[in-house]
Amino acid sequence: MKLHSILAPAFAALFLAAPAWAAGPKAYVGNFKDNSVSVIDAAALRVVATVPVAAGPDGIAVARDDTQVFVSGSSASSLSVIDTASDQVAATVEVGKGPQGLAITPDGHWLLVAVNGDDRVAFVDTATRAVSATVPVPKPHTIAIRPDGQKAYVSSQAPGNFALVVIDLPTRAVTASVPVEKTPRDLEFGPDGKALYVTLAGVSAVQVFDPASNRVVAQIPTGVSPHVAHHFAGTPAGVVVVQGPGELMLFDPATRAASGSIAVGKQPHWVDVLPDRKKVLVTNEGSNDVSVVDLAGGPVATIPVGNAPRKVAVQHRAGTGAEAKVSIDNFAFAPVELAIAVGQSVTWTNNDGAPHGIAFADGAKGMDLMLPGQSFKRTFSKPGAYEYVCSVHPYMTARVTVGAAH
Ligand SMILES: [Cu+2]
Repeated sequence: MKLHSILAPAFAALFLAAPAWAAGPKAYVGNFKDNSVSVIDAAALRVVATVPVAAGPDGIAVARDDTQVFVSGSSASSLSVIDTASDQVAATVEVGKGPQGLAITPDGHWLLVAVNGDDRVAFVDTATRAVSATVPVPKPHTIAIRPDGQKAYVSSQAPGNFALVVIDLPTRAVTASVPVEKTPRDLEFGPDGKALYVTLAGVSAVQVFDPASNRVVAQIPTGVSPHVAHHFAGTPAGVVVVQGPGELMLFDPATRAASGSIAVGKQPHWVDVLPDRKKVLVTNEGSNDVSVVDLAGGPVATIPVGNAPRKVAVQHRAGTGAEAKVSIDNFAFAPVELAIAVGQSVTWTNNDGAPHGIAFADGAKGMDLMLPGQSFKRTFSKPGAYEYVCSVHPYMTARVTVGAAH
């Protein structure tokens, strides 16, 4: 028996003892060969529901407000929309043949769908669930949206014409097609939008693109078959899911050097971060489970799911008590999205080495200059979505969503 299977029950017992308000966010895992989604309580570390969805679930995205989850049925022509209150499919949206990767704009308004079989990217309004536009892209596979919401990069897998296709989002026009040598697998932006991490089939290194020049500026060597590389906002290390050795490799986003590796399950596929920014979930397509990995190197827990789990997406909401906390670290707010109830307060603390600030879109008083170690607190008495930015670095965007009291 593997060590992590022994540790899993101990973990579960620890978290089950926590008060009800600490119940964690839910994670949604698409089981490719079961045509289902496993819903995981990320605090209790167990599956709480299994939801039948359109055939071949391959892309998953959680709405910015956490109320719905979009799942692309790559062997079908539709998206299944899961209502997170009931964890049942609330709608099926026809989008065209073989939808694969999904991405949601930072403002939460648009879901971009890589409609692979129809050679286009569809724009779905997340509120009405209607397809309102499409942009031609040959064999689109995965999509990354720059944190400023201005550009989408799409991996395009047309044989002989492998490329990263750039869509200008305000005009919905293709503005560039950047050739790559091998089949592009995935692409993800770092939190400041200045690095795009790209994986290519058959290349044992992550390609670091500079989106300003659309050139490769560095390569990060990995084990065989890196599938996805990510640097999640508010986390010190970047992560690479490496399929061959079954590991999560860590790297330093500044030096672009490997800084460690943590063993996960067989043929790991995808990764998403929990709102605490300390742990990530990795799906293991070959061992039908999900690894819960502590980025600081703590024990790995394992959660059995369905057959061939591929994509995973975690709700943005952290478990919150009367007071929620946001840390400013690595030029990012963490968590970048926080959901609280009416009457709760949020305390921001600058844990970074640089000065930052808080400027609210609703005009409420923020803090122009927050030096390292300083804090700021605001109590939210009305429901709504409260956007804010760093007053020093306006590209640092984040949001507090205040829901009705419960
Ligand atoms: Cu700042």
